[in-house]
Amino acid sequence: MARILITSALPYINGIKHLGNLVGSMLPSDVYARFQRQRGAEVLFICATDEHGTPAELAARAAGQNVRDYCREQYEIQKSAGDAFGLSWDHFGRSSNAPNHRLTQHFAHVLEQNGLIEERADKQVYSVDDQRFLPDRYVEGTCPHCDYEKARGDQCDNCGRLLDPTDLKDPYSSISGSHNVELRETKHLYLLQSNMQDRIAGWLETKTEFPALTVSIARKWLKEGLRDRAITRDLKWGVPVAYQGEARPGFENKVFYVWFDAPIEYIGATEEWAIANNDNWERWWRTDKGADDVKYVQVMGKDNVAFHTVSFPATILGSEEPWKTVDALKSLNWLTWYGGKFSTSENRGIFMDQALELLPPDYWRWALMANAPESDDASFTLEHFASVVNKDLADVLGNFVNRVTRFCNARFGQAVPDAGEYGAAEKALIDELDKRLAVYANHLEEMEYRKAFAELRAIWVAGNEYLQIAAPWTVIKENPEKAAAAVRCGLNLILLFAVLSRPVIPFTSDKMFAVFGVDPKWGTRWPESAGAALTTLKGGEPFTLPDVLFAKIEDEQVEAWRKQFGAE
Ligand code: B3M
Ligand code: ZN
Repeated sequence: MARILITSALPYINGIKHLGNLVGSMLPSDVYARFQRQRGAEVLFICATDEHGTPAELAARAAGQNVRDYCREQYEIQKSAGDAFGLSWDHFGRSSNAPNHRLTQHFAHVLEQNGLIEERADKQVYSVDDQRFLPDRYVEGTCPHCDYEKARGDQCDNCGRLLDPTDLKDPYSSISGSHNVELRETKHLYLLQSNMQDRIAGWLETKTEFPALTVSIARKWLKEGLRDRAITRDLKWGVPVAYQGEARPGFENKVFYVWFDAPIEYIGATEEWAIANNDNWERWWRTDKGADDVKYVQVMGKDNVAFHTVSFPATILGSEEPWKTVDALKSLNWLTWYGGKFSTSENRGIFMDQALELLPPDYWRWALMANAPESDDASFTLEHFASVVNKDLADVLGNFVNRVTRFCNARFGQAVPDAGEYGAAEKALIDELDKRLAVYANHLEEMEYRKAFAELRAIWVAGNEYLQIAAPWTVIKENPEKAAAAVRCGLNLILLFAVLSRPVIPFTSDKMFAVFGVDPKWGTRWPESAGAALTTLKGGEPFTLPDVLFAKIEDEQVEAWRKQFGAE
């Protein structure tokens, strides 16, 4: 049995995530996890909140809460939103939990023992008025590359470049707004990535399953030459710089940098899972403890790729311990809100909790995944969303289920008709479906979601077309047996669609299964062949009439939402 470890990029703790974050990592990793479970693999799907660093501290400050309470509350909010969206994590952990602390300190310790960490004094931005250093997002200013005036110390949101706080022109404190800042000397630990250039380049060569977007980002970084990287910060909230319970001298008031500890939480969260389930985490992560046959898949937005193809591998490889490294890395582009940015503060865009107040999760799951930002950034608009829901879900899938069940009920009653054999039309359908099934599964395996769901839509359409050709409502007059066979085929198609659609629209899949009884004895296992799938339901099997699966979204509704969510 295949064993597959899947990690989704860890959402920052600083508030509920928007639809772009959802489709950028959490949803595509969920679809893949669900697909692989249905294929019979042993799957471990891990996610967690990323709770350290300046994003957490600043958000807590803005909420007027201490950071520990803030994180505890936000963790619960993000976890329930994820659960409500059907994100089927085996464990949703917290990077502030004990396993991550222990592991982060462990990695730093062995890296230091291996000569890959060096203590260096250098100059950092210090706020005289706030009486503190201003790491990362605590400092804002003008981007040296594009002149954007609200660039943050770690990154410019306008041009996307990663920055160092000292790069900013006209820096000021994001706490007090004070421009009274200066450079002061402070000590930090540096990970000597420059010594690891060849090792990481060599490692990357072995990663033949990485897609083009991932490889090009990683190569760009290697080409520029790896720079040594500060892995500590002058902050209070985070993993203390201590080895085996002892603070590292001179580092009593410092913590590890959030991007050092966050990827380690993939392992930490697995340990949390193991503790909660009385299982063993090492069989997923240590190649000397059985993890050598694990396939490890990571899913993330494109701005996270460098951290996963260079920085995290530097931590892992530098340890010289037998850790499992990533095999397949799926990266996504941005989803934009009408071509611009989602923004909480400016009330632009829809956030996970709001989305579910408007419509059930599957509407979003389908529209987002079928139009995932894969080859390029993609723009989310309510108009497009409504048209995708109306066409694909209501007209194609929902209508099919409705037509077949209602026609059967009217002419044969609420049981699968027994009479008649499959003929030429059914054979042609089975041939077509067998081809499409292979293509669909292959795209899912490759995590090519747009292609996969175009194929799934084509499978639903093939069902509708078959029904047009078989036309049981006409045929029934001269040949009731033939009509009965067509209806039986149609009902079997509902069951097949329930199985195939399950990775992306699990709640609707449940409803489709429920048509034939709540606890379907045929299970949700991926079908071997269309022919076998379409003879699952035999004559006499009872069913119940489902409610309409998807309601159409009207133009007036779109108009109202446009106003509510700042569309333009
Ligand atoms: N917390 C998420 C982000 O950049 C960042 C990912 C961490 S993955 C280890 O949106
Ligand atoms: Zn910029």
